[in-house]
Amino acid sequence: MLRFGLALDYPCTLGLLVGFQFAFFLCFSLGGFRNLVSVLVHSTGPEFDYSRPHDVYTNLSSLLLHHPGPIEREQQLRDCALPSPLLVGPVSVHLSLPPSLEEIKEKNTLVKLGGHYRPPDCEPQHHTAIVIPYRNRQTHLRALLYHLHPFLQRQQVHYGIYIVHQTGNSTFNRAKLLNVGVREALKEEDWGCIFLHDVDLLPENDHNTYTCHPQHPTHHSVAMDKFRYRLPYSQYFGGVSALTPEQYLKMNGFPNHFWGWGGEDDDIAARVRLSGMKIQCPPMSIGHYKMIKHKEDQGNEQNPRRYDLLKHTRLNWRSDGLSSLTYELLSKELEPLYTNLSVDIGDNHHHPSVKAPLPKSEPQATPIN
Ligand code: UD2
Ligand code: MN
Repeated sequence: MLRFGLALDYPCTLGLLVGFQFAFFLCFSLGGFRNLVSVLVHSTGPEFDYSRPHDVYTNLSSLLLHHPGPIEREQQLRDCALPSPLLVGPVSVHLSLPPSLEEIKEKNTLVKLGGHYRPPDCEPQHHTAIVIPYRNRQTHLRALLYHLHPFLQRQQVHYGIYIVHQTGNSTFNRAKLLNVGVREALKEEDWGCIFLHDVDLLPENDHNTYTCHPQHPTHHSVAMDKFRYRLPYSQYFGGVSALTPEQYLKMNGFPNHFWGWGGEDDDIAARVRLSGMKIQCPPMSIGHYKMIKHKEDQGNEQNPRRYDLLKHTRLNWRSDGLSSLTYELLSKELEPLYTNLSVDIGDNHHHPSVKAPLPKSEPQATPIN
């Protein structure tokens, strides 16, 4: 029965195949091979001319002229337009010899104490905290502040910049510092979006908006000069990423036990998946970043246990993270361009026993099944 059927079907199948092939070639020769490529590979997004970048302070002087009086402040401002009409696309990045903090302050007169900003002439639709893990990178910090303040102001978001400074000489722990930063930032304001930002990464295109996806965490630094503007591997989550407080709670924050360089970003990416979310990305043509070149820092040597630790994320993510975070906040300073949080996060063997109380607005992390 089967053989008979096959014999009968054969000319028919052949005809179909030839017909399909003909239609395929007709379609793609008319539409060009660009169509075919866009079907097969991930869309790279709109094209930008990175050879002619704008100055990062472009379009901001008009804001300075706008001084809302008390009556205007009382009245409801119109909503800020989305996307912001101030955007310019590629912006130039200055990596060496950044200006002094005083000079940066003079260029950013609308930034309030603690590094907070609100658009003066419209009601912002996004409220974003930038959390930066930090120790001993003064020059990088100045380069980032010089660049990021005007970059974010053009996007018309309400934002605040938090530096989480690991005090002492214990081994650096990026992910734990990020946990501290998220918790402290949420104590201060009801941020709708939190950016986890390396101090040495400068965004090159202001269409890369510092806002969150409503359901899923976003990885923003998808195209860095250090990786020749390609993603080093899929599921990569290092550099600059963003999530809402709800997404952060759902994955029980970040691991606290990755001391030294490496692995913590992969653990965070695994938590995203394990808690039922997916990493989102801006188009490759938009998520451009330059990284300031640097050597390995003292106290942040490669963590030889990182591969071993990563094997246990599946088991550990519910118990280690926001729910088990302990640290001691030593001081909080409202600097003109940022909020400085100096923290003792302990070291590989000793963990501060002070368990910081949760802010009122922050619910306890609930395990996700
Ligand atoms: C990669 C990732 C980074 C992180 C790291 C592994 C990129 C662009 N970034 O960065 O997100 O996953 O690998 O841990 O691929 N820091 C200090 N002082 C120190 C040490 C680190 O401030 O002494 C901070 C600083 O914000 C820095 C970040 O930690 O940008 C990451 O450390 P890195 O820049 O040394 O590591 P890198 O460039 O390999
Ligand atoms: Mn770096």
